[in-house]
Amino acid sequence: MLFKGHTAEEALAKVHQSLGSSAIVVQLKRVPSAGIGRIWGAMEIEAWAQAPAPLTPTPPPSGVPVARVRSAPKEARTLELLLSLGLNEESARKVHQSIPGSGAALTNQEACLQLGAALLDAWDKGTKRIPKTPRRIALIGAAGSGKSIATAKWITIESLRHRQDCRIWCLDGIVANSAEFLSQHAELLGIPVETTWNPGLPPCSREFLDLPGWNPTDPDVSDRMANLLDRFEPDCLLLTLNAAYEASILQNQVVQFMPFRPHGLLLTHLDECGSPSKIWDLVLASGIAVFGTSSGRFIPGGFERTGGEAWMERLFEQV
Ligand SMILES: Nc1nc2c(ncn2[C@@H]2O[C@H](COP(=O)(O)OP(=O)(O)OP(=O)(O)O)[C@@H](O)[C@H]2O)c(=O)[nH]1
Ligand SMILES: [Mg+2]
Repeated sequence: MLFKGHTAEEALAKVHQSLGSSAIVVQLKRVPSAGIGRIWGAMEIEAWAQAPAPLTPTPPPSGVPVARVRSAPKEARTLELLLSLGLNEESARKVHQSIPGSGAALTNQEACLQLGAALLDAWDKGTKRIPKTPRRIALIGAAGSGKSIATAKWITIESLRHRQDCRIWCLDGIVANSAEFLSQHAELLGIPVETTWNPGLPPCSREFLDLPGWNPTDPDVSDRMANLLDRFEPDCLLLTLNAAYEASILQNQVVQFMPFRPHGLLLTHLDECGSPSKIWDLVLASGIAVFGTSSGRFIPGGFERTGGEAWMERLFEQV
């Protein structure tokens, strides 16, 4: 049966009211609100639940109260579940702390519902600065993280599928921008490529800035890049990370690029790594959500915009 609520708690209360407190929640989903709230993008929680199968009563182990067999305190249950999903300890504690403690004992389903809602909430907070329709897009990140390939995929989609009028700025950092393939690809699509900054050009509906990667611990390169970014004024500045790298390297890159105030993350090499817990660890540590992913070196395949729901489903699929 389907139950709806404005919050996970409200949906759960309806499940319990109708099917009893041992009802099993089989799926949790966030959907656009059915009411007038849809107009301004309000969301609600859908919970699919079923009554529990009748059980042959088995006596509890001696000395253990009946209630403890079915449920455990929030402290143990949600933290344990978060760690079993593969999240690192810091992420698990962060999510756990954001769940309001009622002091009540929780079943596994209740704990899953609560932590699902907490994860989505953290993701949503991280999307606040990402525009719905980006117009001035700049990808930044370490050298070789996959920025130019992702840009080539994205301009192809904007130009061929969405029929947008695009321009690409391939600018040098302190080292020259060697993304020849990107310029050639853009030219094939009839997209103008600029290699020097010229603010006098008439605006296009989609403009992309391609910069060579750099190490943000180098102050001279960082100053030059900050200067180019200030001039370009991106409304969508994405920190591009090779998701196949080790988690500690990625966390370090996030910290180093944070002074550039990226609006979102763009993850590449998803064909080589799709670990959802690694992705959640990045989002939870940085407070920035994933704008999209790029998977594979072939253009324009494998470029997707993904939301928190999809990553949550992948996280729960692991267990
Ligand atoms: N397997 C795989 N390879 C990728 C992917 N994205 C990029 N590559 C490869 O990674 C290498 C670097 O990709 P680029 O897009 O040039 O990286 P970049 O960040 O623009 O590099 P710089 O401009 O030098 O900083 C190339 O050999 C690409 O073919 C991906 O999603 N999967
Ligand atoms: Mg490049």
